[in-house]
Amino acid sequence: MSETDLKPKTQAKPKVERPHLYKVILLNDDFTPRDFVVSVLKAVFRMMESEALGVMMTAHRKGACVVAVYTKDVAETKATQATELGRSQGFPLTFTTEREE
Ligand code: TYC
Repeated sequence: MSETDLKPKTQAKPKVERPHLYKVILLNDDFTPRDFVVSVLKAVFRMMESEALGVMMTAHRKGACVVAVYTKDVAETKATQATELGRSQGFPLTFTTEREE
C-alpha cells in the first residue's frame, strides 16, 4: 500500500447468513386413504415405509405432522408436488410450508 492510499478504519464485514429453513407439514383429512398418504411420503420425501407410516399416523391422530425441513424453494416444491399427487387422484391431501423460528 503506497503512502497516499487510504486504509479503511473499519473492515467491511462479509455477512453471509444461513438461509431460513422451512418445515413441510402434512395435514390430516377424512378422505385420503392411509396407504396413499404413505405412498406419497415415500415418493416425494424419500421415506422408508416405517418412517412414512409413523408420519401418516401422527398426522391422522394429531391433525398435522412435520414431514421434513428444507430451504424455502425445496420445501415449497415438494409440498406442491405432494399435494398435486393427491389432487390427481381426487384426494384433498394437503401439504403446507411454514418458516422455522
Ligand atoms: N385420516 C385419513 C383416513 O382416515 C388418513 C390420513 C392420514 C389422511 C394422514 C391424511 O395427512 C393424512 N383415511
